[in-house]
Amino acid sequence: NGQLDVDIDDDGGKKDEDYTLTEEEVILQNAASENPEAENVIQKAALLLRMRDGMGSLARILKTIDNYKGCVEHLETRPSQAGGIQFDALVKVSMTRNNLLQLIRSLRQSTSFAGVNLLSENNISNKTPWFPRHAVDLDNCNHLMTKYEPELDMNHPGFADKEYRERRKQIAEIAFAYKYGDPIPFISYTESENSTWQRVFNTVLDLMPKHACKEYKAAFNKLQEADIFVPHRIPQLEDVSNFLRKHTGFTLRPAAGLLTARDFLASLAFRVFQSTQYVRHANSPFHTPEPDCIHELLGHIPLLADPSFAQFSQEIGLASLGASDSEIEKLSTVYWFTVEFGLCKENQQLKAYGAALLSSIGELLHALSDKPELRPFEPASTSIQPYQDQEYQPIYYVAESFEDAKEKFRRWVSTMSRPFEVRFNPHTERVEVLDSV
Ligand code: HBI
Ligand code: NLE
Ligand code: FE
Repeated sequence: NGQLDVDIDDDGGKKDEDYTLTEEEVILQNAASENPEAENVIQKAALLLRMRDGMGSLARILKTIDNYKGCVEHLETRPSQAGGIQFDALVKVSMTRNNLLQLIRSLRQSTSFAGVNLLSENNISNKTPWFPRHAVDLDNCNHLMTKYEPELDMNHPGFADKEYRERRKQIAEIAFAYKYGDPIPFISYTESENSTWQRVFNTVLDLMPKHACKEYKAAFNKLQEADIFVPHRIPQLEDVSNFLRKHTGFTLRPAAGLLTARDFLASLAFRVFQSTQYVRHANSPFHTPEPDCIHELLGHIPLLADPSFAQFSQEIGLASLGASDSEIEKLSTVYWFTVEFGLCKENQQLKAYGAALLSSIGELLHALSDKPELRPFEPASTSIQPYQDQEYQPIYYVAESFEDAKEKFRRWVSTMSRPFEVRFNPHTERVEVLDSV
């Protein structure tokens, strides 16, 4: 092909040992050594390259692919949002497995690229699950997990309480009927529901000064100033949604109950938090295994008003779009041990930021006692830690700070093998996808 006259060897290159293979590359390498014949089978792969030096680097990419006898099937670029990087390039190639590995190695040795990632191979990508592209699509993201419904779970405090079950049904109907753009329907809470709220609210007021992280306390104060958080009545989701919109652009939409992890996480990508509207049974104010509006309001809402935390929440959501089932499982485990049950450090002291701790006095005191095991938050290990959701947790993860947790999370997410990249455009509320399966 001699037209591309680029010297790919003289790059002041980096040493081979400096590179660690990603998970997919290890699989690729193992597959090649297990089945030597496969080395010579032509297959397809997609690579994402972060180009430091502008479009000139495209020539280097094409030349290198050519050197390894690969064929370019698709090439796409966009201006990069990452600092210090000019363009991202998506290249689909067909070549032998062995050559593909060598191609990746070779490109990684060039200082022109800040990152060379294998997004997919062999069109594994074709099975990408459907995912919402715009907040309006969240009308289809309301699939429920039924395990905690009072109708079905004999241990539920509402199981034998017909009136409670009726009330739950009535409030669930509102969520099912809800469509994007509707105002969130007003619920006229009963005296008993308001009094359950008041009991929990007052204990949070007592414990928060000592045990909640500073971001939680700051937002809680603002919610009190706005007259949204008051002891005697449950806040309306519509008011809370408008409050959040002003602070971080998050909004709420009503959810009928515990949603599937995929649907729940997807909404976060659009800065939408799906929130239940019913109230826990009056017999269990201080701990319930299922989400209810007291948990959403006292647990989640204050931190969703914090810009750094809101960003972290959205990034978990974005990482979940189109992810495989096993990746969804890992992301929801990370969500569980951070957003729901996270502890963090503040001047050497342990504080709670997890919503399920801040909405449950019982568990908050347990978490900060000497009973549970504490581990540092590390996405790679945290994401595979099994957990149960019935009782207090035996293990909690401690973050250094939100910024640190976000940084670690980003690094870990970049090792996931999704065959495309997503980015949220706040002006259109649309998720833009780079590539094109
Ligand atoms: N659904 N309504 C609702 N609220 C949650 O907090 C929630 C959920 N579904 C799954 C979930 N949380 C998490 O446990 C993770 O699996 C994402
Ligand atoms: N256990 C929490 C509470 O009682 O408020 C709710 C957890 C929802 C995941
Ligand atoms: Fe929650």
